[in-house]
Amino acid sequence: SVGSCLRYEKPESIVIDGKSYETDDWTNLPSSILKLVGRNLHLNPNHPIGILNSLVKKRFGNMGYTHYDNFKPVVSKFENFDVLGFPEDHPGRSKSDTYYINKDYLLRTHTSAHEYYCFKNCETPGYFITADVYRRDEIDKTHYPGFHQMEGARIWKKDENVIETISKDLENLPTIDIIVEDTPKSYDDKTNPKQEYMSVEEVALVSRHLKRTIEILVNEVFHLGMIASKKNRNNKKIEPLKVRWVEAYFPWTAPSWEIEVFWNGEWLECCGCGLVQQQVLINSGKNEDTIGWAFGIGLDRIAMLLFGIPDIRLFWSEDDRFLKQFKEGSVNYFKPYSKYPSSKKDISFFINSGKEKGNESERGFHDNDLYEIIREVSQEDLIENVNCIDNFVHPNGKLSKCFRITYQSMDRTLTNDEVNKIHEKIKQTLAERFDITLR
Ligand code: FA5
Ligand code: MG
Repeated sequence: SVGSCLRYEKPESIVIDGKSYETDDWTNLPSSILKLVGRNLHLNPNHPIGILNSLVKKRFGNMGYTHYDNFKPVVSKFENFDVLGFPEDHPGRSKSDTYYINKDYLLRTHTSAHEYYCFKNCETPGYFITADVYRRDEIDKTHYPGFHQMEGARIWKKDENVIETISKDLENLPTIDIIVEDTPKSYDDKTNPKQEYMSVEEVALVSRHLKRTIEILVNEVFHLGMIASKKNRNNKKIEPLKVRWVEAYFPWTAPSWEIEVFWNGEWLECCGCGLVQQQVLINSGKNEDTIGWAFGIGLDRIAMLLFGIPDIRLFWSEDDRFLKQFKEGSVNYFKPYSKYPSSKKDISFFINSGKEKGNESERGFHDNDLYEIIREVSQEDLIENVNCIDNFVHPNGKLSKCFRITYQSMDRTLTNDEVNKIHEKIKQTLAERFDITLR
């Protein structure tokens, strides 16, 4: 399995939010990630993520949704994957993608991990959730292992009045000035089928309600972003936002879509959604005659655009020059303070095991394993970027890899000595934990 030659020295137990979890073979949660847990950036009213959260909360405040933003980040494997119908072999379940505390518990990888709880317990027909989520991922300006999502959901009882009820709810949604390009039909038998238990008319209405709700959300947020960006460029003209819908797939919704927003000349994917699978609703204690939608939107990349923030790591900065720039209720452009110099260093090695294997992951080393070591060794976010610049199978059958690491601090100039020490420690840790030979 992936990381089979990993010799990760883990503690006997890990304490999160006052609860102690025994570690086991599945544990892969490093201290560098654990220290992000509990920062609650989305609850800080003067932080870009918190400002974005408040804006949406305010927009939907009088529309009858319950807004949860206090859910703890540790969830069960059942809540994050099983109940949502993730297939056993879905890559999201693997140790190379997800931070496991042990075989049963993990850091949620998405806010959908709370659908089970919310469908079971929420007393209003709809809810919103905002929370920090965690994924083992690459390192660059738009990927960070901790980020934020907002989830929304809405259900109806499928009784004899259902068509009338949803139609009325649809009429009551506020109208907005937005350009929607080529909205696909509400479902497609072949590529994006509806569920058996829904009528054609029901799918059309519920998906219309879902799409309109998301359009209202992104319009609100991006409109403020437009004002901020025009102010930034001394240009007053504001045009309506342009969006489009594309078909998507999620195990727990059908049909499913993603919305893309046209921003600075590019289509930006920002939110997945769909009509909730009947089985998920039933699993969560709902009557089988329940119909509804759910969506999940990533907040960090949107906040980067709206606030003109060039690097996703900045959200986690504790530097006053960052934090002092943002105030409750206001979307304003980030004024960069001097960037500190960067230095690049390479790390090259052979992977010794799995010579006969073609598949990289079967060799017992995954790129994410290196990223993890880097984050662990370099505790203060001193790395801007890691690039795999070379990857080839040597005639001796061993896989050879070379990574280029760009060292740069958000907060100060790094000394040569300090960078060398970190780089050596990364090499040493890599060599200790994996069956590799440094070159
Ligand atoms: C989801 O996480 C689903 N839970 C969304 C959903 C909810 C679908 C309910 C249907 C019903 P996805 O993995 O695509 O989907 O992530 C959603 C958004 O999170 C993305 O569009 C993106 O904006 C953001 N995102 C994903 N990975 C990262 C990352 N590493 N850093 C920052 N943002 C990310
Ligand atoms: Mg996606």
